[in-house]
Amino acid sequence: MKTRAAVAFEAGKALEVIEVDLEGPRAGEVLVEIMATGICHTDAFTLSGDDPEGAFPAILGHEGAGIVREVGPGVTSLKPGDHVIPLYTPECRTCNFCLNPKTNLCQAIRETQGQGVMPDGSSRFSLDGKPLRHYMGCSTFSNFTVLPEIALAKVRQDAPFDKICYIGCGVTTGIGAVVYRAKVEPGANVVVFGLGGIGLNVIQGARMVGANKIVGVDLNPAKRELAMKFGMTDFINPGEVDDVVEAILDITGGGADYSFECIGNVNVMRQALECCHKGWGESYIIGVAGAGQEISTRPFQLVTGRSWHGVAFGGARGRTDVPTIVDWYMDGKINIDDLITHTLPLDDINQGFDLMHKGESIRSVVVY
Ligand code: NAD
Ligand code: DAO
Ligand code: ZN
Repeated sequence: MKTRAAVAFEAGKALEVIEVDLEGPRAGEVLVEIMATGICHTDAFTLSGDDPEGAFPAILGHEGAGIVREVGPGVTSLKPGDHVIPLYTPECRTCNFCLNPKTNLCQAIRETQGQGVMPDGSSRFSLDGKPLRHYMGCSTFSNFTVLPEIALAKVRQDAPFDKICYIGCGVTTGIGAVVYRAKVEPGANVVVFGLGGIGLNVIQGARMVGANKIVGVDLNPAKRELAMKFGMTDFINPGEVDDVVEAILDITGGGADYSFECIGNVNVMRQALECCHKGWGESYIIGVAGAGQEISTRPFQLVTGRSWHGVAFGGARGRTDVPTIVDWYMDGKINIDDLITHTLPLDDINQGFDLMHKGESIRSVVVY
């Protein structure tokens, strides 16, 4: 079949919206009509050429929602008409990672997904007979796409696509880090570095579980108002204090029980560790640093009881947890609407990237 898609032909170049060829689903695969997709920093990171796994030409996009249109042989858990959210972190439920309760990093299709192909090693997308690469196993910048069955979460049918697409990455990454990975308990003091599309979701996750202090740290004072609406109790602008770590120790009465780095800055990652409470404070890295960058601290920080962790996709097991997060949205327990600042047609997708680079959007969503 033919489908319209925004194709990344080369690193550093704008996407081109064109018609491409899409082969139907093979065994274990599903054809999905994408109804809406968010534009995330990771798409921009790959498009910039800085992503070591980035390969071109490719169809980017990993934060979508849509409708199953056809299933390949052997698919049992989905049928045409089901509403789904694509999962860049799949959940096969049988690999040794899925069977270990300590991780959500299913490895069933990791290698081929990283290469931009389907699990059988081939691409379903092509242009003029030449293959185009898939991206993060999702390629939601195409109106129709093919995914493995294990990379689709089935969700309720009354949830709006243009909002729940954000659960495919940003919402789950932020809220999940609090709920599934760190398991923040009521009354804990939480510090969030970076109040963008991820950090604001960490804040609302912390509020949802009943955290005490929720301290937000951002260089941009304009982030304060929205973060307060999402549950932030205290704001620190690093440009206005002598020492960010000292300021956090003062506000929290000794340090964070949990801190989250949502920027991707290795110097801030150090602050996020060192603002943790002596004896028990836990710091979680969410931000993705540039290729080759390294973190450092004095080992005595760890000897004295602080600990350093990282988390991908909020520690969520997508097929199991994503439908629950959709319920939280539909039940009014979490706010997605105020984070979606711009809605665009596919033809204007490059404007969404511009808004992100200028810091003018939290999330732009393309509606097909
Ligand atoms: P964003 O640009 O929307 O937000 C970053 C915020 O950090 C901005 O508000 C900015 O003003 C602030 N900031 C920048 N430098 C700062 C500094 N030195 N001190 C304080 N504040 C500073 O980005 P986002 O969409 O929220 O994504 C954040 C990070 O999370 C990115 O690195 C992204 O790649 C990563 N990410 C990780 C996962 C995961 O699973 N681990 C998933 C999605 C995104
Ligand atoms: O190695 O098992 C693996 C897969 C790791 C993928 C983690 C991706 C999380 C960070 C990238 C940001 C996603 C939008
Ligand atoms: Zn698995």
